[in-house]
Order: sequence, then structure tokens, then C-alpha cells
Amino acid sequence: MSKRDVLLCAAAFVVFGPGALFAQNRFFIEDQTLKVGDTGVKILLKADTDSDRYGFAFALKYDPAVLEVKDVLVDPGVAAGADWSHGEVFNSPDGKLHWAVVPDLNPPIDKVIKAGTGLLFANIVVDVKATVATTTDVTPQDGLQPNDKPAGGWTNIMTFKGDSTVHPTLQKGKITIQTATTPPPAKPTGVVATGGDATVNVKWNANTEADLQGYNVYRDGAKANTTLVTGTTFDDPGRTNGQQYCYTVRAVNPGGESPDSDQSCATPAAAAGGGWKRCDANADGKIDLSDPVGMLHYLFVGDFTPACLGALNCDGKGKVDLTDAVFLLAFEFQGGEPPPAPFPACNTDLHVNLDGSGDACKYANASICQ
Ligand SMILES: [Ca+2]
Ligand SMILES: [Ca+2]
Repeated sequence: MSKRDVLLCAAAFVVFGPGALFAQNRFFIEDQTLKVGDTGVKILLKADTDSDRYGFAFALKYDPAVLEVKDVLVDPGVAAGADWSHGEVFNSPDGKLHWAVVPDLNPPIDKVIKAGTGLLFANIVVDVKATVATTTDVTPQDGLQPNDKPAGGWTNIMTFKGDSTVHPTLQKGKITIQTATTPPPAKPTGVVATGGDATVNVKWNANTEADLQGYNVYRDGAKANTTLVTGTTFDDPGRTNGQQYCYTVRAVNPGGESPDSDQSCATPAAAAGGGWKRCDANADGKIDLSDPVGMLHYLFVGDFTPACLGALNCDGKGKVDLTDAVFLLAFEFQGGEPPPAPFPACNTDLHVNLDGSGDACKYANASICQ
């Protein structure tokens, strides 16, 4: 080869690279996502080889706090046949795995691993030991020198009868294993829905998961909250009084939603009457001229029936008589003393009957009690 030919050859190598001209010899682990709690899942060990091989061996390094190697299974596509036998799993406590396929030792030596790229050599069966989401590496190693068997540098493809290695041409592969999310939280407990006036309040017991993010509240099966609820109570306004609504709550963490809580239902309703105000004869929540007029009609005309007789006892003394109407007119128009309680705030002290008998006086709608 002339000097010029050497230069041309070197130029071709630069342009195309070794991978373009020859299959690389390398082991590699495919990127893979596992989940917390997974058992018996397979991590794929693959290789690119540039020629037929008679066996292989490898070492892996991994984090034993995250993964536990349970087995290694030769892929039958690359190592089928009676003369093939796989090695033992040497699974050391510090996270090193050593493993081998014993090549075809007996004549005729005709079992070979064909050259190829992305060739699946083995499935490394693992249990996930991590309990929270994490990432870890599983790295083919060629320099592990364990005290236990087998000794020597590994990640080799044995070329012939296992007595010769081609490890200088090997390239390490690397994987990041990401354990996925934790399991969803437990379903919330103690869910209680309570109806109000055109609203329902839902409350529940707090979940205890460390990675809890919040809760979703479901009204008749449809999510009622627009953003994740971080507390343990939820108000659901805009409901129709008299209609029943049923609620469930789901806890949320990175693993998703819990199952539905037990259901709790409530029917919103207008609040009951909120009391009564002294001197408000016509029970409209206001004190004005219509009230002494109503009293006079009750006393002298008989065409007015008060809902709450006690309210007409405007001066709070004795019985309902003309002095009460005079008292109220004096208060309204002459700067007289105000009525005694309940006034101006409402109360339920008054009764339907002046002698204290009957139900407590209440407005039909509490909102007028101002
Ligand atoms: Ca009134
Ligand atoms: Ca009176």
C-alpha cells in the first residue's frame, strides 16, 4: 500500500466512521421505564456484533437499593440449541451481576451467534426495590474484578471456545431506568356533604400519603373542582335548592387518583327564617309607617292578622295596645326611644303568641332580617 493509499483509507475512515463501515461490537441496555412495585420485569440486554460469535459473557453494575436481579434469560433467538447453556447469576450485594453463556464446546462446533445490530442477547429479570420514583443506571461493565467467580474483565464476546475475547472492540452501553410513579393514594374517608342555601359543603378526612398532592371532588360523577383541592373541604355553590347532589372524593398523588371515596349526598335548601324584629308588624323586615298602621288595624279594625303577635308589643311592656303604636310612631317620627330587643337585630325570642306560647317567630326568608 502506497503512502497515498494509506491517506485515502484514513480519509474514508474519517468520512464514514467505523460504524458506517463495520458493525460495532458493543453491549447495550435499552432505555426502559419501570414502576415502583414491578416484579419479574425484563431489562433488555442487546448487542451489536460484526461477526459470528461462539458465546458471550457480561457484567452489569446496578443499584441494589433500586433493583434486584432475579434471573437472566438467554434469548432463544441468539442462543438456541442443545449445546448452549447459560451461566449462573452472580448477583452480589453491592450491585454487580456477572453472567455468561457457555459456548458450544463439543464438536461439531456449529452454534454461533450471528452478526447483527440490536441483537437481543438476554432478558435481565428484575424486581423493583425502590419505593419512590427515582432514576438509576444499569451499566455494562468490562472491568469488574470481583472476588467471587468468575474473575477477570467481562463484557466480552467469546470468539472461539471461550478462550479468546474481543473486549477491546466492545463499547459500554448505558441505560437510565426511571421508576415511574408511586401507586395512587388510598381512597379518602369520612366524606360528609352538607346542604346549604343553594350550596353544598363537602368535607373529608386528610389522607396520609407523603406524596399526596390534593383531592378531586366529584358531583354525581363529574369533577366539580377546577383546580386541585389542597385542603379537606370544598364548597360547591350554584346548586338548586331541593335537588339532591351526591359527592365522592379522590385523593391525588403522582401515581394518579385514588378510587372513589364512599358517597355522601345532600340536598341544598333555603335557610329557615332567621328570627323576628320587634315592631315589624307586617313582617317585611323593615320598620316604617305600615307597621303602626298594621297595629291599628289589628287593634281597631280587625282586618289584620299578625304573623307574630309579640312583634306588635312594640314597647316591650304589658300587652299589645294603642301605646305600642304610639311608641313606634314616636320612635319613627319624633326621635323617641328605640324599641327594646329584639331590635334592630333579629332574634327568635318572640313567639307567635303574646303569652309566649307557640313556635318561635321567624321570617319566611332569613335574608330580610337585616
Ligand atoms: Ca314592617
Ligand atoms: Ca305594649
